[in-house]
Amino acid sequence: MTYQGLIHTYGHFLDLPIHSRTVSLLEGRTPLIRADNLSRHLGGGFELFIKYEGLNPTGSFKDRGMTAAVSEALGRGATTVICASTGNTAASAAAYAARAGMKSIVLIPQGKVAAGKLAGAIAYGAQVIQIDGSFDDALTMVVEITNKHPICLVNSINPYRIEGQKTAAFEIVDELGSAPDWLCLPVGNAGNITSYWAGFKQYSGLKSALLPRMLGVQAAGAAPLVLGHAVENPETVATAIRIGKPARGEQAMQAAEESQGRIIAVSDERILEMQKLLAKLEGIWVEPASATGLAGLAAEIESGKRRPEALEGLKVEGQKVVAVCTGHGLKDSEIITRDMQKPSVVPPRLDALEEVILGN
Ligand code: AN7
Repeated sequence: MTYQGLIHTYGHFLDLPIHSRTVSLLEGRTPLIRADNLSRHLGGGFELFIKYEGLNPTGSFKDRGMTAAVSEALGRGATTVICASTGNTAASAAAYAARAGMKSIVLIPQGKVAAGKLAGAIAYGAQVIQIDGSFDDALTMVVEITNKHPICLVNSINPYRIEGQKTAAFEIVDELGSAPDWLCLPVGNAGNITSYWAGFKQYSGLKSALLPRMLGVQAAGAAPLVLGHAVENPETVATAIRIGKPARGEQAMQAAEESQGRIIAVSDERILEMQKLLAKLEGIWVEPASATGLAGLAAEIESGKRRPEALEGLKVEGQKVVAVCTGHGLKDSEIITRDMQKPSVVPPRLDALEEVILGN
């Protein structure tokens, strides 16, 4: 049978009101790719899989939650959706609203959204408003305006976003036949880690043997959950997770604690290094934020080797690890092109080409 999207596939596991009217772009069913080259590079001895969420219709995992949130909004007669966004939520909200025949308004932090995301939001017809402030300021504003006006909030504060995003956990369990030992993923506003944990718990029927340990990873310059307090001026090259006051921070901490996992931070340098490594070793190009989970995994494995006697660090030998890569590299191509060497220019002659390739 042809694939009909997440609500069709997993709707019976999702707590969506009966008034919902499905709006789908056939999101989900993203590949779980074995990454043996990268696993070997990290020391080997464990199975590593990439859940490649950048292959969703608008290029990020946000489409999973958005199909649910917009379906609910449409079904109850809402005509306008709004969100604050570091970019991916904006593009996703705009696309699903377009498909539903609704208006979308997106608030983004000025100058801090990757070009591919902004272009998406505009292409899908959103009203794009830049805020002279941070994502956190924008989120406060959309909460305020939706309390006052009949506009539907589609940030992950909206419970249907979480319902939809649980499906990623279902897909992983369906494909592996069980949960992995570890799930590592980036953490920004903390909706995704909340969703995965809820999804794994629900799907495993609360059998602890089937639950993964969660490794949530923040960027060091935007790591409120590691520091234990809000960050007023978050800064990171991974603009998607440039968030100082995560809306679902408490739930993220709870997911880490309940799963006997942890939330850690990694430097921008490590994030960019992992982004390149993943592309070069596996042919998987993700945006910087999406390499953050893997960068955290690498850092933990290293520290486990450095101090094997200590409890810190991660011992992955013989284990199954899934890394969630949340968004596509094409969203933020500037990160790569800004400091690349320009490709060499050659006259249209065979001898010139030979000289460049063979060096003679
Ligand atoms: C690629 O689009 O917050 O911890 O406004 O785009 O669930 O917030 C994006 C977040 C990870 C973090 N990876 O997920 C937004 C936004 C990518 C992202 C995250 C985001 P959450």
